[in-house]
Amino acid sequence: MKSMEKSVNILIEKAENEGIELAWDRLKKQEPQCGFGLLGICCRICNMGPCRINPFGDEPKKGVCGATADVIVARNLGRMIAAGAAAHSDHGRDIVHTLLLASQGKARGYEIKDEAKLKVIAAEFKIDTNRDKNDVAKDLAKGVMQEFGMEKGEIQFIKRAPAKRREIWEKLGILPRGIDREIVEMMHRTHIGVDNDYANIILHGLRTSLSDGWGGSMVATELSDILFGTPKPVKSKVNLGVLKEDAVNIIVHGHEPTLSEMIVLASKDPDLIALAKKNGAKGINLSGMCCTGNEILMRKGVPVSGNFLNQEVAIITGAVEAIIVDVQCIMPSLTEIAKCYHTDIISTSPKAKFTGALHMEFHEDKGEDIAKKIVKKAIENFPKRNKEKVLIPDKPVEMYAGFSVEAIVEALGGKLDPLIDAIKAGKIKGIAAVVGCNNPKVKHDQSHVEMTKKLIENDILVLETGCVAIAAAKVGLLVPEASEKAGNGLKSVCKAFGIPPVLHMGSCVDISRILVAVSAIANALGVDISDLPVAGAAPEWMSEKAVSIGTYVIASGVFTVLGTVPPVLGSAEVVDLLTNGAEGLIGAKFAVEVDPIKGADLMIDHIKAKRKGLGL
Ligand code: SF4
Ligand code: MSK
Repeated sequence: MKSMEKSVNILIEKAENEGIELAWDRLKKQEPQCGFGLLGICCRICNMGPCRINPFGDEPKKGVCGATADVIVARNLGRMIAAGAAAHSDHGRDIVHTLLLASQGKARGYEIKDEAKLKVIAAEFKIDTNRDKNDVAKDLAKGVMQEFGMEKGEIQFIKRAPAKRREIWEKLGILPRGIDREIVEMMHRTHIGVDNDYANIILHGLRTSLSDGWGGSMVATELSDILFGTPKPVKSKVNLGVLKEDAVNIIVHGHEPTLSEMIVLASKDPDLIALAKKNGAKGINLSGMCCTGNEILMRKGVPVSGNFLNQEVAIITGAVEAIIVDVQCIMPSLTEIAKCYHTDIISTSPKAKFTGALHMEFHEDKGEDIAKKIVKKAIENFPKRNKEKVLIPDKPVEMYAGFSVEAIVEALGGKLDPLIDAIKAGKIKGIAAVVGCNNPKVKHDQSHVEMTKKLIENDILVLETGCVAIAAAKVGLLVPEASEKAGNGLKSVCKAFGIPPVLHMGSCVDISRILVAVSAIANALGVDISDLPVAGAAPEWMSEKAVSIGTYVIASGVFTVLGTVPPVLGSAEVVDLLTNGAEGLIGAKFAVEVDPIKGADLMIDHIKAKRKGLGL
C-alpha cells in the first residue's frame, strides 16, 4: 500500500488500470536514485564541472576547482535554504503588494478584515495608528516592502524573539538583515570560488533561514491576517470524499490566499450558481488542496480535498472540473494526467505557468472579475464529465482548524497562562511542532499520523501546519473527541478547554505562528526558546521550503527530527555540525530518523530533558 488513505490506494489502482502514471510510478522508474545526489556530493555550479566526489575515500576527492565534499555539500544545502526562503518570502511579498493595492482602493473585493491586528503590527513598525485604517495599511505595506532589500540593521519581526535568543544570533553575527539581502548573499557565497568554508556557508544558511521564518513567512502570515482575517477555530471536512458527484467540483491548489479568497466569493455568486444548475449540476463545490487549501480552510471553513500526494489522484476521481493553481508544490504532471479526463488545470500566476494548462492570469486589481471568469470556465466543463469514469471512494471526515496564536489565547480564556500552568504541572509534558510535506519515498501520511499519535499519547500537545495537518485531519485527530487518544494529562486539558490535542495552525508560512507562540511561552518563563520542552519534526518533508523551515526552527532553538534523509551525508563534517556542533552554537540541532515512532521517542526524550533543565 502506497498510502495510509484507503481511497488513495483505490484511486492508485484505478490509475494503474487506466495506464496513468503517478508520482509513485515515476519514483520507481528513478530507482536506484543517483547516489551522488542522495549524498549531496555532486556539483554543477560552474562549467568546469559537473564534478562529483567519490564517497568511498578514493579519487576523485575534489572537484576541478578543488572543492571538497564538505564545501560541495554545504553549498548545495545553502542553495536549498535560499530557494526555500525565496519561495516563502516571495509569497509574503505578494501579500504586501495586495495590502498596498487594497489600501489604495485599487483591488476591488479586498479590504482590511482585521483592523485590530493592523494596529498591533503597524505599532511594531512605529507607524501612527490613530488614522484611517487604509492610511495605516498603506504605510505598513510600504514599510514592510522596504525591509525586503534592507542593507543594514535587522528585520522588524526578529525583535519578537526572546532577548536570550537575540543575543545568541547577535554573537554569531546572524541577525537577519533584509530578506532579499540574505538570499542574494547566499547565492553569491555559493558561486564558484567565494565562500570556501563549509561552516561559514552553513552559518549564513542559518541567517538566510531566519530571514524566512521571522521575515518572509511571518510577513505572509501577519499581513494575510490583516487582509483576510485572523483565523478562529472553524469546523470543516477533509479527504477526497468532500468532492460531490452532482456538483461542479473546483479545487484550488498551491499556496497563496490572494486568489483563493476571490474564488471562494465567486463560488457563492448567485449568477454562477444558476449557471452551474443550467449546466446540469446541483451547485458549485469548492475545496482546497495543500496550503492554499489551508488558507481558505482556516478563514472560511472551505473543505480540504487533500495534501501534496492527493493532487494527482484527485483527477483520477473523474469528478473534478478544474484545479486552479497558483504557486508552489504543484506537480507539472497534472496537465498530462488531466488529458485523460475532462479536468482543466488552470494556472493563474505569471510566475508559474504549466505546459498544457489553461492560463487565466490573476491580478489583484481585477481579482473579483478574474475569479468569476475562472469559476465560469469550470462550470462550462461540467457537461463534459464522463459519469462512467467517476469514482469518489470515501466519506469526508470532520475536523477543526484555525488555531492562530490569537485563537489559542482566546480558547484558553484570554491568556497563555493555563497552557503554561499545564506544562508546569506536567499535565502537558511539552509541545511538538510537526510540519511538512508528503514524499512518495515514505508511505503517504503514515509517518505524520504515527508520530502525531505517539506524541499525544505521551501528553505532548501537537501543533501542525501544512500537509501534516491535513494528514492528521484525515484520521480524525483534529476534533476535540480525539483527546480520548491522548494521555490523561493532555486529555484533561483538552476537555477543559474544548480543544483537540492536535491544533491546526495553518499553511507552511504559518510556522511563523509557532515561532510567535514559543517566544511568548519563553518570555513568560523568562528563558530562551532552547530551554523549553519543545521539539519539532518534519516526518515526510520534500521541498526546499522545508529545508529553510527546518533550518530556521533549529536556528530559533528547537531540536528538530527529519523523517526523510537530507542530501548531506556525503560530508561527515557537515553532518556533525548539523546534528551535533549546532547545539553548542545555537542550542539546538537536527536528528534524522526515518522511523516515526523512534523519531517521536527522540522528541519525547528531548522534552523530558528540557523539563528537567527547567526543574519541572
Ligand atoms: Fe566542479 Fe568546482 Fe565547478 Fe563545482 S564549482 S562544478 S566542484 S569545478
Ligand atoms: S504544501 S511545502 S508539500 S507542506 Fe505547503 Fe505541503 Fe510541503 Fe508543499
